[in-house]
Order: sequence, then structure tokens, then C-alpha cells
Amino acid sequence: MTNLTVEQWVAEIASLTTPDAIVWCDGSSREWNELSEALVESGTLIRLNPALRPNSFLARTDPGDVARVEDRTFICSTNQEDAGPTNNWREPVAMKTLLRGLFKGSMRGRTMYVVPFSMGPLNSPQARFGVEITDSAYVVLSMHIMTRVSKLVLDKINLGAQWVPALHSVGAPLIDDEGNTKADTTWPCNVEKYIAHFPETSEIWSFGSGYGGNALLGKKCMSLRIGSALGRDEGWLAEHMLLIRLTSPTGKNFHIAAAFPSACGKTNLAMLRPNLPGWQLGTIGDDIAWIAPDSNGRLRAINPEAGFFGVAPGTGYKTNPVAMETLFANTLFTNVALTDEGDVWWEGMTEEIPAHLIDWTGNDWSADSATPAAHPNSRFTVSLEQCPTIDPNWDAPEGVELDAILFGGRRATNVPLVVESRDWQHGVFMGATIFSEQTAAAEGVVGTLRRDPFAMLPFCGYNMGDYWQHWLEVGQALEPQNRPKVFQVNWFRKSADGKFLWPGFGENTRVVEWIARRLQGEIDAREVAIGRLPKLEDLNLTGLTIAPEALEELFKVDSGAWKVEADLTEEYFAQFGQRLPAEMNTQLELLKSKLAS
Ligand code: GTP
Ligand code: SPV
Ligand code: MN
Repeated sequence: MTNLTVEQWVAEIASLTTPDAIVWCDGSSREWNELSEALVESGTLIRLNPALRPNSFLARTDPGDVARVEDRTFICSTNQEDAGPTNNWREPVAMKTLLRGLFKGSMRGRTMYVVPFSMGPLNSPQARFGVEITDSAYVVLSMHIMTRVSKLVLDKINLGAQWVPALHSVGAPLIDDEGNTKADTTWPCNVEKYIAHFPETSEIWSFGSGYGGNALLGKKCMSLRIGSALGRDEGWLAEHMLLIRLTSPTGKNFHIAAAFPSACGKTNLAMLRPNLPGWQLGTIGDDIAWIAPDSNGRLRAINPEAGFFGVAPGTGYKTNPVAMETLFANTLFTNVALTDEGDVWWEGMTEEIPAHLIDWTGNDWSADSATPAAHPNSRFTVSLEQCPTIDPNWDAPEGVELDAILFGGRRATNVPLVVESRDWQHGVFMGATIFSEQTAAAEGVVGTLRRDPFAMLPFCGYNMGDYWQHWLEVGQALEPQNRPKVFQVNWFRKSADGKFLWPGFGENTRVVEWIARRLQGEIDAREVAIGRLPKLEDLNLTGLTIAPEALEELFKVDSGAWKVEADLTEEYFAQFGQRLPAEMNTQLELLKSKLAS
């Protein structure tokens, strides 16, 4: 943690990056209006038709800056072992030297914004503070929505609260080394990108990208990578999880957190509109949960964010009506298509495809175009408060008591619709072994199956083996009856002809209903090698047409395929060496022996 005051740090960075002006941000609507108008003027934002979508804007990024850049993301700990085999490591002193070189003069001709923000309600014991310095006004606007930007944060820091210095530059100075002025572009960025984290000093340096998790530093950088390292040291968990309240017809509340890899359905489940009579859902968070033991010996969770940065494609009135209703106004869209009426469109938003659009690259588009109108990772940025299903306790400083944790991924094969773990240790094993098909949320080949333990592969700020150990310890410190129950779900299993076996979306209610009934101890389950499956008669299928063969396929546990999976797990675990918790091997052996019998 830095000993500098915010003023000292800002002065130091200003003398390094040499901006034209420094603006201290306060998160006010006046600031929003001024910055958004200036960005419309300069062409970075397009104001949408106010009659259709008031106070909403479209940004089109540089085509080379459209997603998180995982191979440019670094964990800079003194020892490489502490970053572990799943992270890109750099030695901190060398990295700082390299970064200082890049940041030198990087804000010439631009304004440097100082954005004090809180992750979590300002008065929550679980909240953590940060200050982002950025030369992107688009980032400031996004931070307004995604975090709590307030000068009150500076008061807290002045009174001694810890804070994370988070430095960001798009790396596109408007004056070159010879003093010549360059014309600005609508999406300045740099081909060279570094998203660097220093967990030992809780610092973030991000260079070259203006997009999403690369640039909105409160999100993945602070709330997950720095947050997970803080959580390890302080006894809590920073997780890539949605957070919901589920209420049964008899009024019993269940709080559920779920970790699915990027673009695997968190926002959709967080906004589920239950389609079974009497069940209700409250949205608390859609991407990140901070979980800590409380004085009652239970785990409590908050959503540290204040907004949604959600995937646009696939979001429509049929799949996610709650999201569609959330986006009625005050929304920042990035890389979606523009309609002739001045509104937005993306694949999957409506069944009817508009005859003409301007696509995310700014070109004319028609239904017979070869490329999608919206980028596959195009997104909406909108306040949680606009969500019609927002939970009344979504910003309660004390958070909510956690009853269940779900792990999921995109698996065309093997993984059943839902499996319950036998106990906490088995649940940690389930989380540690998640395999998922890669999506467009990060640069890389879409569809490749990769391990994404706890959906944290790109987000864990320290050695993944230590992280599993920390999970084991946090759970074991709780009385067994106080531990959340752990489940694995998979909405994405496919038939031999490549079709999804499960309708998903609103129909996932049937799965969470079963989970809630298990939590209440109302029903039994079926023991199999990989855990506990529903008895088919307990799964509420009223009103759903699904072929009996599809249902059977959804719950099929092919022991041959699972033996192969167990062997792959053994190979995967080997890379962690001494850092692999012994319990993980115990669980693997248990799985193998159950598969053999
Ligand atoms: P990040 O914001 O990247 O962390 O993604 P996310 O986990 O919040 O995923 P999101 O809910 O935005 O869904 C990603 C994509 O998966 C979208 O195109 C959705 O339409 C699709 N999707 C979500 N839930 C389901 C489901 O139950 N079944 C199917 N087939 N697709 C789904
Ligand atoms: C994810 O990729 O998990 C996201 C989008 O939520 S980003 O903020 O860009 O990381
Ligand atoms: Mn995410």
C-alpha cells in the first residue's frame, strides 16, 4: 500500500505523464453532462435519439481494442511462484521501470482526470477505495456508472483509509517528442498494451487500451486481481460471481452466488424472471461478489460494483427482458450497431432484423452482410438502480448471508445440467476443475476448451494453488451447517447434432428451484460418482416441452468420458507442484475410485 497522499501521487503522475490539465472528478450529473457533451462534440460518442433512449450514447472503439487482453495482463510479485503458473509474471521493479518509460509524456495534450471511487457502499465495512487517474473521458463516464465516484472517498482516505492507486492511460499523446501536435482520433489507444498489477503494494498500471476491464480499473483489476490478494491476506474472498436473492412461494429467502466464466451467463441469471408461480428473484450483482465471514459464523456477500457492463449480443425481450427494460435510458453502449432512427441494435435483440444499420465499425450494414452488425463482445454500461428486479438490499452495507454457491461453464459435453457437491471440499474441487469453451470476452480463439478455475483464470491476483487453499480454509473455519452448499450447473450441453439440449434463460428457474428445495432439505438426491443429481420427478417441468431423450442426455454421466476428464485434471494439477493443496489430490483420487466402482 502506498504511503503517499492522493495529492502527492497525483503530482508525481502529472510530472511523469505531463497532461495539459488536471481535473478532479466528483461523480456529479453536471460532470456527466459536460463530459458526454464534449465527447459527442469530438466524435467519440454518438448521442442516441433522445425520444427513444434518453441520455444514452454509442461509442465505437478502435477495431484493435475490443476486449480484455489476457496475454498483456501481468501479475508483478517479487517471486514468480507467487503469481503462479496461470498468470503472466513480471518482476515488479523491472516492470515499473518499463512502465515509467511508456507513461512518460503519455498524456501530453490531454486532460488527466482524477477519479476517487468506492467499490461497495461507502459506509460498508467490506468497501474498498481507489483513485483512478485516466486520460480517457469515456473511462470517467463508465466509472460513474460502474462504481461510486465521490469526493467523500477522498475524505475517507484523508482520515486514514487504505486506497488503491490505479493509473490508466490510453497511451496516445497529442504532442510528440519533437513538440508537434497530432490530430486526435475518436478512439485513442496504443498497439502496445500493458495491464499490470502489483499485489504486494496494491497498485495498478494500465497502458494502451480504453476498453472495459482493461481500463475501468475498479472492475477486474481492483475488485478481482488486487482484491483476491487482499482477501487472501485479510481472510475474505473476491470472486467473479453474480449475486441474487431467490424467494420461494412460502416467502423463504435464499442468497446465491454463481461463478461462470466471462460471457457464460452471469448477467442473464442475475436478471432471471422466474417462470414458476410464486418464485421471486432480486438482482444484487452480475459480475463480482466480495464474500467475508461475519460474526455469526456465516459468509456474507456484497456486490462491490454499482452498474452492469453486460454483453449485448443475445440480449433480447425473449432471452433477458429484464436487461432490455434496464436499458431504457442513461446507458453507454459500446460497439453495437446504430439504427436509422438513432437507436441501437445487436444480434439477438429482436427477431426481426433491421433492413439497414450502421455496424460497429461505422459502415453500412444489411441483413446479407457477411459480418455481424454488433461486435460479439459489444456491451452496455448501465446503473444497477435502473434494473426492475433490483433487490431492496442490493446496497446494504452489511451485505447478504450466502446460502449457495454455483459453478458453471460452457460445456457441450459431459457436465450435467446440475450436480450438487457432497461437501465443501468437493465443492472447492468442482470450482477448481471448471473447463469452459472460450468466448469473445477476451482476445483469443472462441470455442477452445480451457480450464477456468472458479471462473477466475484471468482474474486471480496470486498463485491459483494458494487460492484453492484459501477457499478450503475459509470454508473449514465455518461450522459445517453454516457453509454455503456448492453446486455445478451447465446450461450449454449439446446433442449430437450440435443443438442446446436445455432451453436455458428463463427456464433456468427450474434448476434454481431444485437447488432451493435441496437447501431447504425438502427432497433427496441421487448419488453418482461426480456428486448428487436430481431425481427426475423432483425437477419441476410443468409447462415445458422437452423430449425425454434430451432430459436423459442432460443428466447423463458417462464414466468413460469422466475418466478421461479425471486424467486431464491430474495433468492440469501437476503444474502447481508444492502449491497444490493436498485436499485437491484427495478429491481427485476419490473421484477416480468412484468412477472405477
Ligand atoms: P461477462 O459479462 O463477460 O462476465 O458475461 P456473463 O457471464 O455475464 O454472460 P451473459 O449473461 O452476458 O451471457 C453471455 C452470452 O450467453 C449471451 O449471449 C447470452 O445470451 C448467452 N446465455 C446466457 N444464459 C444462457 C442460457 O441459459 N442458455 C444459452 N443457450 N445461452 C445463454
Ligand atoms: C469479463 O470479461 O468477465 C467482463 C468484461 O465482465 S470486462 O470488464 O471487460 O472484463
Ligand atoms: Mn465478467
